[in-house]
Amino acid sequence: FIIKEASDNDLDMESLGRDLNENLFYYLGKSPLVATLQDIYHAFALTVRKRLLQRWINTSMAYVKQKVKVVCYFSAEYLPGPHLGNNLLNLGIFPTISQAFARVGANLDYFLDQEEEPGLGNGGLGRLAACYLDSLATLEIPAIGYGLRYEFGIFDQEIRDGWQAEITDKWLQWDNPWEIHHPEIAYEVKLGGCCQTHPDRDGRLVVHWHPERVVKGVAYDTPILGYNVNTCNVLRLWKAEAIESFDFQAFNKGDYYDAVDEKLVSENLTKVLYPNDEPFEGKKLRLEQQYFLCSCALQDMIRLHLHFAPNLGDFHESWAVQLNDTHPAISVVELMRLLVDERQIPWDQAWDTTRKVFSYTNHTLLPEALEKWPLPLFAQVLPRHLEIIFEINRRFLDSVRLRYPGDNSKAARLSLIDESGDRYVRMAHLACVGSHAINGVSALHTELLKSSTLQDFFELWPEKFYNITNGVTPRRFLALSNPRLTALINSKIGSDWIKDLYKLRQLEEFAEDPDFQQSWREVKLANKRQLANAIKARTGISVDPQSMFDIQVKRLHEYKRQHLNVLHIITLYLRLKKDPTLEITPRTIIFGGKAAPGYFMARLIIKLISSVAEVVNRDPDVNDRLKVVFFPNFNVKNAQKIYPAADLSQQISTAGKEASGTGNMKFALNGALTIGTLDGANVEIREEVGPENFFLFGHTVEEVQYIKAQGYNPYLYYQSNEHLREVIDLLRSGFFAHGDRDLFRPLVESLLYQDDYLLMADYQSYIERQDEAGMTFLDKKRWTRMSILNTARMGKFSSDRAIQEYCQHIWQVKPTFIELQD
Ligand code: 26M
Repeated sequence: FIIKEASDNDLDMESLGRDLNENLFYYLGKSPLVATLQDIYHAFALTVRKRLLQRWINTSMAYVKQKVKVVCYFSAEYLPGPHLGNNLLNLGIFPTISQAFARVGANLDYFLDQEEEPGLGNGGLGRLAACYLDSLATLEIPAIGYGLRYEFGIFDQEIRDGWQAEITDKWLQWDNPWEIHHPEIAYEVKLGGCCQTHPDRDGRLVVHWHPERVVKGVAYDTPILGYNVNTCNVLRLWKAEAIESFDFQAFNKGDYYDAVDEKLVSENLTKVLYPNDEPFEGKKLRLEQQYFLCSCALQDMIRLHLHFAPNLGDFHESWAVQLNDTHPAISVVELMRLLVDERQIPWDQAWDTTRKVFSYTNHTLLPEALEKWPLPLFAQVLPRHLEIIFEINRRFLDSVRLRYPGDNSKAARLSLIDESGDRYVRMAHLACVGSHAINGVSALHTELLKSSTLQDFFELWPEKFYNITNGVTPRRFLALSNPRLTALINSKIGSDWIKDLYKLRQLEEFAEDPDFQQSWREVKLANKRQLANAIKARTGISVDPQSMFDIQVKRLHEYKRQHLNVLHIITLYLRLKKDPTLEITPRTIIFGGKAAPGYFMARLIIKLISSVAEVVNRDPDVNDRLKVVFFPNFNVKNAQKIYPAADLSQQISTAGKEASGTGNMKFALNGALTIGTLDGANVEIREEVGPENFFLFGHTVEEVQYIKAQGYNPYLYYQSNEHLREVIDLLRSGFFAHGDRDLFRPLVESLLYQDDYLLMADYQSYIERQDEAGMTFLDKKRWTRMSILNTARMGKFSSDRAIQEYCQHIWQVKPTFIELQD
């Protein structure tokens, strides 16, 4: 039979137009006369998907023929953002399509806007996974992203009376044109029950796991095309379904309702994404989700492997698995089980393979965020895996005792089981022991991992530790989201930077060029106008595009200190109240971000922002020189409107708490200046752009440690700093709460008497640097120069650089060129 392959002319306007009409007619059953925006979006998406599928078939056939090593990214979360625009960009047809729409009087943006994004993640970690898939394809690296197809992704956020309300994310309700359902690619996953050991025919002991239930994982594939290449990889997401036999069993007993019930219980597994990131919460269903992902993915890899190889002896030469945090760490044990129990491979050989296959990325230092499962819960869900963990641990601790004779506390600290009180399985320890490489996500984070969180492992295996500073894709976060800046940059240095971000350095020579500066400012202003319109439409608030857009968008967390930003707003407000004629730099302070539904303080901070906004925005004394906006429902789609419009990027976490941050990179790439602490990747951003182009404030990690060791007393800062005292007193008085002194009491008390995140200690230096940023903004030439230099020096923060480092140091994989065949 004949496979229809991709060819150069599948991107003609003629062929695209023909397919679009056909899809509208034959897939959606609509004539162009009655088609809605949604219909046309859908027909167009199918048209584009066809081009991707052709490239993907070419790609997968080349991988098979050349027996390449494949990277498997294991992640419980992905935040890819809308696909259509990105695929048009990567196919190289965005401009022609946009013009074609314009010629018939239509605006492509309206159609792109129809797409509902897959919100299959919480924040940074899920978005990083998506950036890495983009870079893997662009760098022509054979790769599969494995994840979960949650029916309901991260909730949509609405703000009601200043509070966050959560709305179910029904992203699949209008059908998803980007995925291919593969009912034939399905695996059974066992859960619960008990294990029995008995001898086989040759007298060898074999373990039999009698599960309490079995669910089926079905594959849904989304093609991931690289930029300007023919490589098309895949994101394979698993959906849980009931296995057929359950239907039959119940049906035979005539128990129809039980059969349906069984179906519902099974499908529950991938029903919803847990919307909390940190701290860790040990929910049974979450553990089942994690295991389900790992088991499906590993069974899939083994099936693919045995399709082309006689046995699993060289498995590690064909596959590299990256664990995106510990969420998929149970796969270390699952691979051991599949090799030892199901394929009778000797333990030592299986263990050798396992360690060569896996590597582990840590994304957090917060001790309360580290995953640890209570032993009884673990035993209930994964009885066989617990036995295997005990055996891994027994062997591991034997080697530890040989290395550190007599040091029992060392062994207790390294153990996979926390036995200091109630017993827990420590997933980070499992990931370290089961991997050949462990990496942090910024230079500072990696150093802190080595000296604190994973110190004992670093002493044991220093050679396993790497730093790979995060990166972001310049395709989505500049070329796609900021077309004006892209056009301006291209007019000076061409477009090679899209694939080699270090090329942006060529912009340095125009940093002081008055015409270029003028154009640079015009681009920013146009982007700010666009955001101002969106703000007006979504919140009703009018903001002045000439004012400084000072933005903090990220998940709400006390360590990220959105409330420190609020203390600054109240400081400015008090200054204006005292002297309404005061000359200040007009500012629009914009917030965005979701709070975990059960995180009381984070929700209260949203209410605080809204309440301060309400007072400030309508106070005639302020006279529009200060505006505060909470932009609802921060997600990838909204992010693409927000980063290009920023003047100032707020990256103000307590030093030592933010592993890397990636929003910091997206802002700077779009020419925003940063006000930030020496935390996460801020440190490296400042190094790259130059300290003179970065507004630094706050205590360092060492100072934070020292202050805490001395017995930190936040109240002393309240007593000794008059301005801070006025801010706190105003907040306490109920001024922002219609006189209610109780509403923000938990926040105020936490600041005065607890202040784990040192807001009080960092307040003064934050205010001083904000003042400096405000003054600098008035010097248009200086600010523009700094802005250009920020963009020009962001080369390091491309996810392409990060992926190249993973390829070279951790995965040992090389590109595979994919030809386009006629
Ligand atoms: C865990 C258990 C149960 C339910 C949810 C979770 C969970 C989900 C997401 C825990 C953590 C999650 O994400 C953490 C995260 O996003 N970390 C961020 O990772 C980024 C990419 O490396 C870094 O840039 C950020 O600094 C880091 O906070």
